[in-house]
Amino acid sequence: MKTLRFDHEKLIVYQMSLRFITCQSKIMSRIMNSAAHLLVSILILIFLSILISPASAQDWPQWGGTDHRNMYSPAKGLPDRFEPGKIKKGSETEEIDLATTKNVKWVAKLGSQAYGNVTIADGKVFVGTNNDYSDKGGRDPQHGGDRSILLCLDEKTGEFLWQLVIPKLASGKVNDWESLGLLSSPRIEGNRVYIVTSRCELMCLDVNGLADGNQGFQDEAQYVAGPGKPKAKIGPKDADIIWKYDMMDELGVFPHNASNGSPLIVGDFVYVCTSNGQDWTHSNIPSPLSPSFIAVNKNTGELAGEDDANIGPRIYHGQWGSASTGTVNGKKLVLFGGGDGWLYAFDPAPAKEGDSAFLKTVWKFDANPPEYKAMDGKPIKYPDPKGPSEINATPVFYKNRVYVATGQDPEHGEGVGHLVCVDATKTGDITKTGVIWEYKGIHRSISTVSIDPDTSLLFVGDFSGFVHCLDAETGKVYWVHDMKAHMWSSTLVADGKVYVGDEDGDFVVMAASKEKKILSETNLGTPVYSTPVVANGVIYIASNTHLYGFYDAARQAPSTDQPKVDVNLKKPAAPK
Ligand SMILES: [Ca+2]
Ligand SMILES: [Ca+2]
Repeated sequence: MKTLRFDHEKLIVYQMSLRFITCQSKIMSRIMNSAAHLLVSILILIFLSILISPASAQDWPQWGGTDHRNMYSPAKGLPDRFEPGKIKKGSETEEIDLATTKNVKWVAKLGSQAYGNVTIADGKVFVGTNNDYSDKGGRDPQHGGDRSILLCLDEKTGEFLWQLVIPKLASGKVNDWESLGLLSSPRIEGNRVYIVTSRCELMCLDVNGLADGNQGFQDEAQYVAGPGKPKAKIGPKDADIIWKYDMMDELGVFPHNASNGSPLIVGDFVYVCTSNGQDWTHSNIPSPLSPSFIAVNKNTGELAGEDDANIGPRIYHGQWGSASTGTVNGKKLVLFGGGDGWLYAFDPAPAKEGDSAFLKTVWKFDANPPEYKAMDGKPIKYPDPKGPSEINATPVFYKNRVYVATGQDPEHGEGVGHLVCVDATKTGDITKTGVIWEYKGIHRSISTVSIDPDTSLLFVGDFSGFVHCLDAETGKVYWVHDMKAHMWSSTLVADGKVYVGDEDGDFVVMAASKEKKILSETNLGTPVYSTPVVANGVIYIASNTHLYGFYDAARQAPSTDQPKVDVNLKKPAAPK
């Protein structure tokens, strides 16, 4: 049985069912009396009401929910207030007492830091964190100390299913900063999940872990222990690696402090940022010729192509972004914000040139306005607060336009930012010709925008702690709200509400309207660095220490508990 996942899938199933039912009904009507016909009609209505119910299953299988990465969900019936509850007295794993909560489905303990954004598909929840599970260390006593962790949990209960343990790089914090944990937001597709590890590897895993046997790559016992260490004992609670592509070894890239990025899948390829950046001197780029963005065959883990943009020499600091994709004039574009502050649109099909294959630049756009780069004829040096920035946020594709803001590593503090709306239909260097509107009222931001298609309102946070509401069509500003704390996370817009968290641990629900209205505010106790998402009627938000599943408890049950529809409908018999 397959869970209905996307609207278009639902539509196809709906149309198929309708055809099937219509056909069946014709045959039946010939042989059945009117009373039986009425019964059939009622059954059809019930069947269709399940299919078209707004609460039917909707997963969130990747960063941004879809390839467009718009932080929006069409989900309805979402709550506007929560009580995250209190930790049980004496609980070594900081277990939350559910009796003290309101509108909470379940809470799972993470490590002590969690920046990784949660994804959900086919009954499983994936989230990145570190190994500080309890006072005694990680979930597995074999693995003590600092590790990065990918957790796989059960969507219904939050129960722990399996984990990937990622040892720290021997080179230390210059490439793999202490305690950050796994940053990458997992991309789930079918029975595979793709991540960028803190060891700068693109990795493909089996969603079922080792519980259903070991497929693909076989030496998990060595991987989780670390190179040169005695092998670990592995079992059904461990990850099953299918393949891994080591970007430091294969491409010579140098990740600055951390590796990150949520994989994007288009066809047979998975696209990621290589995390290439500066070294500890902040003036030297050790691998200027290495690619910043690559395509890898999702089935084999082989390199399929690299960007042709030669971003390396111009990297301001580091690169940790995720890409999006959209179709313009019938042609796919892969959109990537570079460490040089430029927004790139690449052709996703790798083009062979000799022994190499390249992702060709279709257009590029300098997201730093001239006044951020020079003042009175003198260049403004990075990372001056009035100066230029890179792009860390994910470009959002919406109606042939791309929306993205500039920003910097939070370590660099606050500064000026630039939110742009760019015409994705042009080609070449579109810095002068591609701007539809721009907004300099935003500060440095690592947040991705949310656009509500019902109202065309755009919401975006910035690192200085402001949430901005603008018209996505025109760039007109409706309101700005001060969260009074740094914001790393992005907004989520769904069901007429905007959900957002901040570094103080505040979790705020606002009306997604032209007039500013705060619906509720609560505090999760530790900083919120991740973005709220919604899957199957449940809002997931990770604080540094806990993953919360919020839902409207007043509704009888969340949609995951509702009957699911078998989409493997039998084909109607050919008419005789
Ligand atoms: Ca397996
Ligand atoms: Ca394996």
